Amino acid sequence: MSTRDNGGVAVSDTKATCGWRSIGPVTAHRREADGLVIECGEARVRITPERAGTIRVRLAPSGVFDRDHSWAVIADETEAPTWRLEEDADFLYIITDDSRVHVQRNPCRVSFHASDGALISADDPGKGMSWNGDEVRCWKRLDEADHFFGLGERGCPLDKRGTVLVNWNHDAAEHEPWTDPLYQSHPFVLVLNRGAAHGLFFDNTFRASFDLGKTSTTAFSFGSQGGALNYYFIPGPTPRQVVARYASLVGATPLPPRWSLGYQQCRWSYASARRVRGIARSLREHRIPCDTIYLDIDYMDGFRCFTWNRRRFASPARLMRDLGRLGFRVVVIVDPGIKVERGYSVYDAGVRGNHFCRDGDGKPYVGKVWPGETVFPDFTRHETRSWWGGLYQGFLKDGVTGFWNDMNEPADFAHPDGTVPMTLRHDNDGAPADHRAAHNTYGMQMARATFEGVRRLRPNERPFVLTRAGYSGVQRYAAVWTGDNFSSWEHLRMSIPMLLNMGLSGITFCGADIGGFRGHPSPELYTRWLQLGVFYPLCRTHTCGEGAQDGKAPEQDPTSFGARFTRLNRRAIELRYRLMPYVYTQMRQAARTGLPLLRPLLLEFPDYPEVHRAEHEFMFGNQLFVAPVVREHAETRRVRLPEGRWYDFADATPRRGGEAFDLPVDLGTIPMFARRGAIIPMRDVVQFVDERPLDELILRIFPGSGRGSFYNDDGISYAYESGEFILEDYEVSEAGAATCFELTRRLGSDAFAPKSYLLQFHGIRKAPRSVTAAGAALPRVKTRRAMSSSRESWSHDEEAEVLSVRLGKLDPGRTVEVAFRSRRKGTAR
Ligand code: MIG
Repeated sequence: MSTRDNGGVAVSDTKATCGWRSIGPVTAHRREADGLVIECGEARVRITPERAGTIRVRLAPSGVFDRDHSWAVIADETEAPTWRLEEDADFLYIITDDSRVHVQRNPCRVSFHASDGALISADDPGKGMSWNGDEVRCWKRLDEADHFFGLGERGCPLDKRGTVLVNWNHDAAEHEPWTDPLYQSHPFVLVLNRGAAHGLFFDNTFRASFDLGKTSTTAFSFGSQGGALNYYFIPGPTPRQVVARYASLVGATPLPPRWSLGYQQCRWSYASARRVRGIARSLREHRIPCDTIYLDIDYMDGFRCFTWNRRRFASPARLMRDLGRLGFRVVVIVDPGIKVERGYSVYDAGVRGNHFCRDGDGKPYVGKVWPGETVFPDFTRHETRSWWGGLYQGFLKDGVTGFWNDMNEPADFAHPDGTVPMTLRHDNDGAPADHRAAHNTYGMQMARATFEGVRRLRPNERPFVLTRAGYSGVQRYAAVWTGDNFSSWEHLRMSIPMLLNMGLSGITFCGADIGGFRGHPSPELYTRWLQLGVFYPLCRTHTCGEGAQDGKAPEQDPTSFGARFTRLNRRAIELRYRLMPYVYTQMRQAARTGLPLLRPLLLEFPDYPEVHRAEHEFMFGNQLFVAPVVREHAETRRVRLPEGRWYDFADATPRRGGEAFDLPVDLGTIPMFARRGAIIPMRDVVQFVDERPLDELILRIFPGSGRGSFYNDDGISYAYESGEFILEDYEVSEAGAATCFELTRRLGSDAFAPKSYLLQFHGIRKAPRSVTAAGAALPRVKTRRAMSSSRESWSHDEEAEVLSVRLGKLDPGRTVEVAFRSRRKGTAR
């Protein structure tokens, strides 16, 4: 099989063979409380304008709708939109405030339109909604300008047009760039057509597939091997609206604890307390900022979950305390497979509580994972989730701060296809079903059990959970990493479109293993990967050292490639820490709006199609463009910025968007550009995020007019939900021979406001005539170093072309005005 094949795709994933029935003519219709019910012979279709900007379509071939239950969709507090029904001889029309649904009567075909009637998406005239036994499928018209994004965790390329993608969570241990499926299932697609976007979310947990113009040039389709044809249409038209609506449907990534946004160091395994202390000490000695160290499966006693190997970890609590003093948090791995062994408390309690999945014959199913014979908790059962959540108490007592859920597809070594038998029974939230229905949600429900359990046990702290498997909505409970990648340039590149599409699919908090999991990177590859990885929302090095004997395998951390590379690696990680106020602010916005931190260009520039398929460039938040170096021995990096004016982040060199240019690079270069008028909140370097409070906020300000924001809170608790935070909005404007900077809004509590500000106006060639704050002139001092933090003043660095202004308190209305001698005012244009 060539690596370009869709390894996991079965014939029935795509082909409509004999036995398929397409829905026929409308025979009756009636308005019900929640929508329009349409009869087509025996079959029923229900179309519901459920919430603003979202229309739901359900099909019941037999006429009886399934239980209305979703693992993905969250409750909506807003009122259901009002709508009216119109009809004529050929069509029924559902008309809402922001869109229209047209239902053709013969045969029944559904199309979605903008309020002005313009067509957005239509059923394929030939097939439309169809079924074949348990299988269901919906064919939609394919336009030659349609491009497809989203669909969660996938290999190359960014635009999925021309592929068939399968949803079936899979332990894809040896995956390559075209392997599909991988570990997660997100049946959400964003369709982009000449800058206009709409979304389709097929909420079905069975093995499903999207055929995005591979087997037909006139139709694309989605369908599954069981469950209901049940999907949501999201009209857009901007990609941001689609992403935001989808996130409000399935839930956004909540604000994580700040420490989890720092650098994380992992390995399979740091397999003894001595090894863990060793890596911790080494990172601090080399002054590599780091917040988190992970313990992989070898910390356990014989791979028994929730135990410690006391030979290698004599006193976990003492280890956690000592690491805590150095500013480290510890995350431990927990797998779902429980060792079958009487006397092992987790096994015994699980048997007593009826927590393990049974096979079709009614006996607990025994598979094989790390501990040998294992049973699998039924995470689709409420009681089992709450039992499992409670098991984390011991870890919390020991001082462990976060949890890593692996192998939760679930992986089972006992079967050639890598997972448990389809005959396995699941509670399925009170509607018992076999594994075909539960497979894709198993991992998500494990992450949920973990998140909810830890939250219950430690109600004042935001849990940190990392999961490998998931289904739509998993982001409500856990961050996601992309599994067992490989140490190659190709895998480095692959991680970018993969994470960008995950971001569109609601998974804001995601990352790939920096340096590659399998194999060993060259020093250059590791450094380049780290220079990219500091922009992964989840910034973690991980590698496979072959278990407990990993003494033999080379180290993979920022200090393990020699002094020269350690220096480069330190600089990359320091950039992440300097940007932490920006990162945290963007994560807060992501939690509110669903717009991810790591963004494909199409999200910000829908009207600039030249960059829609850019795979190796991205936006970091809404202000920064990054074009990481992704090729070995690169001496230049070709960059094409989106339209508009841009400034090199390092030295404010102006760049015109729309034109490609070759940027000279050396091993330390991280090509990064700021938008015109960008205001980036930053701070001094710390060795871990909360080493020192953020007393002085640095605002890096680029030429032009624009805005920025800064969010801050205690970084760990839920107090921000009751006002314990600060949110500041800033504005910079260029007018005539002056540049004005203003804090336009402050919300929340002063306790989290900076004590002072350092405004750094970049690209200022000549010293200004004056700098005033609320009309009062500030004194000029010679150099930035001479500026004291207690006195307001300014200085100009001619070589760096930076004007620094230090201010005490900023208040709304206290405008800072920088006046130049002439209109040209010496700014870089
Ligand atoms: O069968 O726990 O993807 O990150 O280090 C391998 C050992 C099991 C797979 C995970 C990887 C982890 C490893 N795990």
